[in-house]
Order: sequence, then C-alpha cells, then structure tokens
Amino acid sequence: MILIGMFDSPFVRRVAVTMHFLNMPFEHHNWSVGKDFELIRRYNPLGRVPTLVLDDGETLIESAAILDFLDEHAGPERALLPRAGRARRLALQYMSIASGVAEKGVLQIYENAFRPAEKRHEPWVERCRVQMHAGLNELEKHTKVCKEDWLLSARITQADITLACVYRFLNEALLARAASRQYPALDNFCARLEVFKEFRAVSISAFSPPTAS
Ligand SMILES: N[C@@H](CCC(=O)N[C@@H](CS)C(=O)NCC(=O)O)C(=O)O
Repeated sequence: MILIGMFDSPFVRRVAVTMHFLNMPFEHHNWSVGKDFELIRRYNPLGRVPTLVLDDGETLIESAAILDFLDEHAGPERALLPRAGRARRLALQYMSIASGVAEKGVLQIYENAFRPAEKRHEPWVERCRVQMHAGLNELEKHTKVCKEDWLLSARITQADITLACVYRFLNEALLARAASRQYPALDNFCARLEVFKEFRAVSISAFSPPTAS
C-alpha cells in the first residue's frame, strides 16, 4: 500500500501509526499539500491527504474512512476501534473532538500559509482558536480522570492514537508558541504514547507550514 501525505499532518500520522500497530507495511510518499498539490490530485480528486493507494490500485481518501478499512482488514480481534457499546461511542466521541481540534488548528495555519496578509481576517482566526482550545480543554478533562493506561480500556484504541497525533501536531505547529503547560494531563498522556516504537517510527521533525506553490 502507498500512503500519501506528510507526517506533520495529524490525519496522515494517525493512519501511519495505525498501520504500524497493525503490522501493515506501506510505502510512503512524503508529498506536501502545497507544492505537490497537482501530484496528489492524480490520486485524490480533492487534492487532500491522507490518501491511501491499495495494492490493487484502488484509492481511499479521508482518514476516518481509511482507518475503518484498516480495522476491517485487520479483523475484529486486532481492530483498534472498540466493537460496540459505550467504549465505541466514547472512542468516536474523543476522536471527533480531537479531529475537530486538529481541523481548527489547520485552518489557523492555512490562514497564514495560503492567504495574503491583507486578506486575513483576525476574528475568524480567533474563532478557530477559541474552538480549538475548547476542544483541548474537554480532552484535558477526560485525560485527567482516565484511570487506566489508555483512555478507554486496558488496551490501546484508536482514540489514544488520534489524540496523541493531534496533540503532537498542535504542539509542534501552534501551542509551543503560546504559554506552555496549558494542558498538563494531555502533555503527560501523549508523551507516554510518543515513546512507543509505532509512534517513533512515524516521527515528525520540525513543523513547517505548507507553501501555496
Ligand atoms: N477530514 C480530513 C482532513 C484531512 C486534512 O485536513 N488534510 C489536510 C492536511 S493536514 C489537507 O489535505 N489539506 C489540503 C487541503 O485541504 O486543501 C481527513 O480526516 O482526512
């Protein structure tokens, strides 16, 4: 399989980390949504990442849909999203908040990367910032009271992977510039996950925002 997209995207990274946890080898095309836009569009009509090209040439887009495929491919015993009930509901809830937070972070970055200074609209950026921090506060609350090693059960789930990838991305791209230690429970929880070989295998170096061309 070929995974398209840079690992400093939390959406790409959660797919890559998941493939490592599920022992699914892949080739990586480290293409940028900025300068490699036309290349990505050959595989994904939206020109977005992650995009996963399967061995038979079929192409999957949208990280949630890709993760769904990977879980199905891994089988019910190894799947990373809990199968049913409250654990599944909560996992999806945490993943939805984390993805929403990531999207709000990406929008703030794109405001600078893709929009000329005179066309930027600070109230819109501030709205994204408020939404991002509200989501992070919610995740901080859940992480603080979580009694097990993982958010939902005695084993790792997709909620843990998604949360760690999103938080790392935000730290690299946005939060480090703000006051540190805003989210101590998230700091501790995510640092613990980053030590796993599956996370280390998908390392991100210094974050650099995309450029428009
Ligand atoms: N909902 C999408 C979000 C993916 C996403 O936002 N990808 C960004 C990179 S972090 C992207 O492709 N940006 C280029 C664009 O949207 O034009 C997913 O989960 O796959």
